[in-house]
Amino acid sequence: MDERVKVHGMAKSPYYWRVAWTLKLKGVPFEYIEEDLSSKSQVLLRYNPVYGKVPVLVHGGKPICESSAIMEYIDETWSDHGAPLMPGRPYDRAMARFWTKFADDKVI
Ligand SMILES: N[C@@H](CCC(=O)N[C@@H](CS)C(=O)NCC(=O)O)C(=O)O
Repeated sequence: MDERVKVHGMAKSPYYWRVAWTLKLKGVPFEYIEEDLSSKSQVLLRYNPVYGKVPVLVHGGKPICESSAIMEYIDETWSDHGAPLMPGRPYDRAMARFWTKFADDKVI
């Protein structure tokens, strides 16, 4: 399996930075691919055919979309890289997801 991590993003996207900061926090090296959202690449549309949005993280050749899902994937995949991002208890994880969605809907 190709273990390299690639992120399709856009420098001004707060959703991209969410993912980039998570990878940096975990010490996971990645290749950054800047997307021109006014002329989306075929690769981006293939990786995210539902929304055609960034960020998309590619790991082992498989794409993952949606910044909050990507953050949880990173947290679980590199669980031995420092402190976990998500809390251990189900109730606390539910609360973390609630506030993440609040930030998506109301803040960003
Ligand atoms: N809910 C998505 C939002 C991603 C998003 O809105 N990305 C914007 C850039 S900030 C985008 O790709 N826009 C292109 C489009 O709407 O066609 C996430 O959390 O990843």
